[in-house]
Amino acid sequence: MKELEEKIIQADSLETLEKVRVELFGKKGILSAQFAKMKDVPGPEKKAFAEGLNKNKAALQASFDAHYEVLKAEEIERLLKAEAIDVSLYGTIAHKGALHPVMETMDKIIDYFVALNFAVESGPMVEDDFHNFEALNLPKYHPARDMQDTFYFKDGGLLRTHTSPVQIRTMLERKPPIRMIAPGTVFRRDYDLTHTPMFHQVEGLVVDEKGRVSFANLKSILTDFLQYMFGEVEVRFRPSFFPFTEPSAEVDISCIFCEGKGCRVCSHTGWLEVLGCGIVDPNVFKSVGYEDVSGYAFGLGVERFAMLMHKIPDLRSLFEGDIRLLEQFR
Ligand code: 2NL
Repeated sequence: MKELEEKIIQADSLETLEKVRVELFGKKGILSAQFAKMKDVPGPEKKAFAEGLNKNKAALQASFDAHYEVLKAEEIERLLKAEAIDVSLYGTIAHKGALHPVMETMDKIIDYFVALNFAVESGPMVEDDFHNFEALNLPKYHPARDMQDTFYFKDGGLLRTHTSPVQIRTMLERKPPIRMIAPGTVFRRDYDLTHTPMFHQVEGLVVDEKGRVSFANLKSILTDFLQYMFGEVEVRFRPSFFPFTEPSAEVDISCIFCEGKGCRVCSHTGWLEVLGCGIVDPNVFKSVGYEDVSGYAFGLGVERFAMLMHKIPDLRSLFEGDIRLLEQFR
């Protein structure tokens, strides 16, 4: 009896204690063996023998239960220590992303025109000569088609140099009236402070029956748009030239850095050029089979808008993939 109790108390882990439990209380255990001896005990002594065994068993069970509690408590204590987390340790820094300033600017531009019922259209970035140039009144050997500006594929395909092919595709698919913008990625062989080979444009196009679309409409919508983007700026239209519009204009806002007084950003002119526009050239309508219509169109570079709105000095920093750039725009 003393020996058996020792076995229990000597167990120094739950595992050993479990082995002792099987050894003592198991079906083939020591106690079972003792109870089996009952059959050899003479009748009159059976009762006392059984009572003795039961008393022993109860006592052993009590020691077992008590020792189990002690070992269990120790085990929990050990696990708590081993699994404790030191919350004062430094973690690895997880950088949070943010919407890219170019996309944020693009969204803001799109919001303006969607509110005025313009449809938002898109098309392929890999284009062909017809949709990117020919249909836009850019004849063969026009300087804008030069190898220096355009990325060509060996099979004659090219990366679109503006989003105008989207307007061409839309006009080929649908009848006027058209009221759309084409936001998207475009490509040109250019790389310096203010040019990257991949950049983004939003172009707009409105076409309706002849006489229903005027330069005055274009001036009014673009003036309102630029004041929505840049606040209380002055807007001026300067005569210019594009192959796909006639007449054409470039649009300036009063410099947002010096309020028109003249500074380095505006080259001391007081003005910043922000977009190009005009009345759609009849040759463009001819190439998509439109007759007796008039329309206006405009185009802008999203990166230039983002640079001006956020005062970003080097355009290339937008595309280096450095997460710290985004963290500045959270
Ligand atoms: C600029 C100038 C412009 C257009 C784009 C256009 C498209 C069609 C027909 C006529 Cl389908 N015009 N687009 C017109 C004028 C200017 O963009 O400086 N963009 C950055």
